[in-house]
Amino acid sequence: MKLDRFIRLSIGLLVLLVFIVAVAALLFVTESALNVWDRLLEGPKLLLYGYVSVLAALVVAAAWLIVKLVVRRKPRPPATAPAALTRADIAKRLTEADKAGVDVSAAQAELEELAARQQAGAIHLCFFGEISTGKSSLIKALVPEADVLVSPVGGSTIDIRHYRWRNAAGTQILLTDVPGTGGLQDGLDAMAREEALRSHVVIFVCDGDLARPEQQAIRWLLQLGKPLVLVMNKADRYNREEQAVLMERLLDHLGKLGDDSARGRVVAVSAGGQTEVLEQAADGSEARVTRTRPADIGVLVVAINHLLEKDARVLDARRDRAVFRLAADKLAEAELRYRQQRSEQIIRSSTRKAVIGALAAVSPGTDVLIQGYIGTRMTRELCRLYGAAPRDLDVEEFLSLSQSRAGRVLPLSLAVAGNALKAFPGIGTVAGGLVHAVAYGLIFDALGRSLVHTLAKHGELLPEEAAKEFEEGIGEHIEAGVRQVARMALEQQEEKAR
Ligand SMILES: Nc1nc2c(ncn2[C@@H]2O[C@H](COP(=O)(O)OP(=O)(O)OP(=O)(O)O)[C@@H](O)[C@H]2O)c(=O)[nH]1
Ligand SMILES: [Mg+2]
Repeated sequence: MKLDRFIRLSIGLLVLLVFIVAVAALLFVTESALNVWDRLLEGPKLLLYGYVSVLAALVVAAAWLIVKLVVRRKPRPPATAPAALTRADIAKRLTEADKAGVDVSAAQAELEELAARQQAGAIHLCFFGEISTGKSSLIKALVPEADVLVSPVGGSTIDIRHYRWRNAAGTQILLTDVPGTGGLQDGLDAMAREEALRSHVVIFVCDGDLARPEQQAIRWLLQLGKPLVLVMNKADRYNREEQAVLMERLLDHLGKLGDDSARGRVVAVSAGGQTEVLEQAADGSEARVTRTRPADIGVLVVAINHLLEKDARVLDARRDRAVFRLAADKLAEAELRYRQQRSEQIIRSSTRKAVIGALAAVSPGTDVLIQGYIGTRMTRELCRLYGAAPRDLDVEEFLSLSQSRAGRVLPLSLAVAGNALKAFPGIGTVAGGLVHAVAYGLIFDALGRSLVHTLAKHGELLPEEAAKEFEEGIGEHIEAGVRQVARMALEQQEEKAR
């Protein structure tokens, strides 16, 4: 009880003391401020204004520093929405990426191809669809003198070909034959999709009701603002009623997929072409004969002409936008590849430095320090690579959060390192210093890999998230990197011995 009273009394005295000091300080500050103010008023005006400006500048600087240090920046808004992408946007991104060392050739080639097409001025119609729906046959029906490969075996068209066609209005048109989608050969789907983006109009060819991949492809094209005609080929295989039902279904699909003015742009045709049949002669013998199926593509020509009546500038602008999107996607792929390669290099070089440092240590330390120079540098370099500009505080917070986790995982890392080193021939008894160096390197390697993972996901350094990722993935990363790091350490040791 006595003790309680004593504590209360002490607290009371302390409060009194603080109060006296605060009042004294306030009086002192007020007095000196008023003093200074009076002297400033008496002195020349220039001094007064100068003094006030310096004071204001100091206040602004202090506020800026506080905001920079304490306030967490909001995540950046997502990259430019597809529709807003312009020539200037993509050109700017290309120049920046090129300067950073990214291979921009594929994206650049798209822009050059676009420029060449703009110069030539023809309208491009791309015949697109699943394999064996009759795309090549339709082109052959429109341009009978063209040398188009048609085959009953799906996947016959394996490259992109353009065929010149002039409609009744005299418009210069290029019909593009592309590989069918859904075939077995790798890369052909992408080739067809890219060419569809480069065209003004897509002639989407099917030969019955739309399967799910066809619906997805149509939705994708419509979302990109691509004008399209949906052609149901091989209409000769259906009777009138069946055809009517199928056409209604196709119209229904288009409506659901986002095209509400589809009527007139869904047509049923027969490309015709040739077919082999077995024919029985009067004497009973059988022979294979080639029959020509009659072509019936008038409605397709009408639909195409109807679409081309639109202002050519609108078609051009839509095509250009789709190509900018394509170029942007190719650039994004190149950036991704570049970042993957570069981050590997950064992590490897930091890990090597960590290993060298550990090997050079007089006696192997018992603690792994990742907050030092190498850790900070690796974190900063990886952040820069992913376009993140973290504050010093964030880098420190990430490294210190990871530090405690690294300490916890050290025994595991040492065990893995020791085991791995035993597997290398000619090592004999594994020295403690070497094991420690490998364990140290492994932790750096894991730190870098998990950081890359979070940077790729969030586009910025979120210290807690990144440290959590490090903790969760560390076991896996240590196992994955052990051979490489062990080899690295051995090379370093050999070099040291030489
Ligand atoms: N019954 C019928 N068969 C057709 C018609 N049009 C094309 N075919 C046949 O369909 C098969 C495929 O024709 P292609 O023109 O090679 O088809 P494609 O879409 O270019 O095929 P890929 O290039 O492999 O994707 C051939 O056997 C054609 O004879 C048609 O109107 N009616
Ligand atoms: Mg073909």
